[in-house]
Amino acid sequence: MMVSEKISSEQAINLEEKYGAHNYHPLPVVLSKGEGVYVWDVDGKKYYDFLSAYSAVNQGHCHPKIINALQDQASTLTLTSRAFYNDVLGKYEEYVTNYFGFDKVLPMNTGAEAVETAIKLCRKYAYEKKGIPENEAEIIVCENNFHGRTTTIISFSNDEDARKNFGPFTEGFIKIEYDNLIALEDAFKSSNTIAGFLVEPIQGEAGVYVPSEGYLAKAKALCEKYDVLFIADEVQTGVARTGRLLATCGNCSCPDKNCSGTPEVKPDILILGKALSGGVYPVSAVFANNEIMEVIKPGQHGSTFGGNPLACAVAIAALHVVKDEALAQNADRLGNLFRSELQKFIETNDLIKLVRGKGLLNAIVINDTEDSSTAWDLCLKLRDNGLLAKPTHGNIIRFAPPLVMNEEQLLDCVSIIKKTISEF
Ligand code: IF1
Repeated sequence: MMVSEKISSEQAINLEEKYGAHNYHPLPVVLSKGEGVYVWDVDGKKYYDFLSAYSAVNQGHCHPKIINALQDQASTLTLTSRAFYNDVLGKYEEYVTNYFGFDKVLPMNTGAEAVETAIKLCRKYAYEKKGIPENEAEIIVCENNFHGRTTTIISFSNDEDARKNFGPFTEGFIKIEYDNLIALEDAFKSSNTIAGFLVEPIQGEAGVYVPSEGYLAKAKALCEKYDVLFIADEVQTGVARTGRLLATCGNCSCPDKNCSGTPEVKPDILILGKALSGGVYPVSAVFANNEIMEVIKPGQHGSTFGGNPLACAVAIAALHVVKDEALAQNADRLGNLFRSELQKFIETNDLIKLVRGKGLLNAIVINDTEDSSTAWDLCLKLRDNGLLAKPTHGNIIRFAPPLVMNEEQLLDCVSIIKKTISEF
């Protein structure tokens, strides 16, 4: 069957059912086109995309500047491997390291690969620069974390669905409660082989948990006090999603579109993915300064596609869009509007317990049990009313539209959400 051949929703779903692994349970809608904040299904019905492929499509679907960069590079040189140099990688490395304020970048493809890279970098630094005995490094992680789905990463997950029957697991991780500085300092005091603290600035998959004001800054200060690397996983929160270039930018409001991105809470290791490419191509990256990055020597880490010319060209274009269209500022403004509008509505409706989030990474908590189907059923109704979203855990629905949304579109989405909940 040719890709261009039109198929019905039912045909598409049946093909995936028959020939694809059943590792997802998608909302029953079959998409065939995306543009900006909109997607269309195979029958031509138009929807607002309120998931943005889990914050990968921050720049909007098929942004012309990113697609042009993709097309130009795709017809020139797509992949050399790192066995040879090429004329794009160095330009990309210079651009993104200045953009996010670090000496060096290690380019990878998926978020999980970047998280794995950060773990290896942190451990190697601990052995070779801090003198922690080899194979004894420990990394602190948080309960209810989500950092990807590789075997090492699920080793420190507490989500049974992500772990069950995938063992044996990787050692060297200590779990503590999220947003708990006492637990963090106690962990640091409990062992002299702690190498790093890996944390999401906002726990996305857990249900968009925004930590207390100052948590990240104080956690970073504790890392400095105990000589532990602060590792920020901004795969989902990064690239303007939370109303700042990075969620670790804290309250330093971007003075202009060209802020250097030097975060208020500067991670020792920064992990980015998803929207680094605007959702056009798998691009992830690990940033660190020379003192840390130099522990990686030739032949010690890599990936066939890591830093390929096509990825680099796409990512440069995608990051230009973020600044040229002031997406962080837009996410900040529209995020405040979204939460204030929903908060007013929640006070009149007992189906929704609360709304929370930062920038355009938000969620509502349904007033029902975790194992209820209410969130799912609500998402089916939202779909019927022209808005696509999906529950995270049980009774929580994540709302994360592309950051190119304008106020009129946002208010239209708010009225769809209110209407759907009121009719539910
Ligand atoms: C799925 C979740 C979100 C991430 C953070 C690393 C990664 C992710 C903070 C790994 C990826 C994706 C994975 C995707 C759905 C989505 C997700 F629901 F799984 F948890 F966003 F919340 N760090 N998150 O959020 O990046 O390897 O996927 O490129 O697995 O279904 P990846």
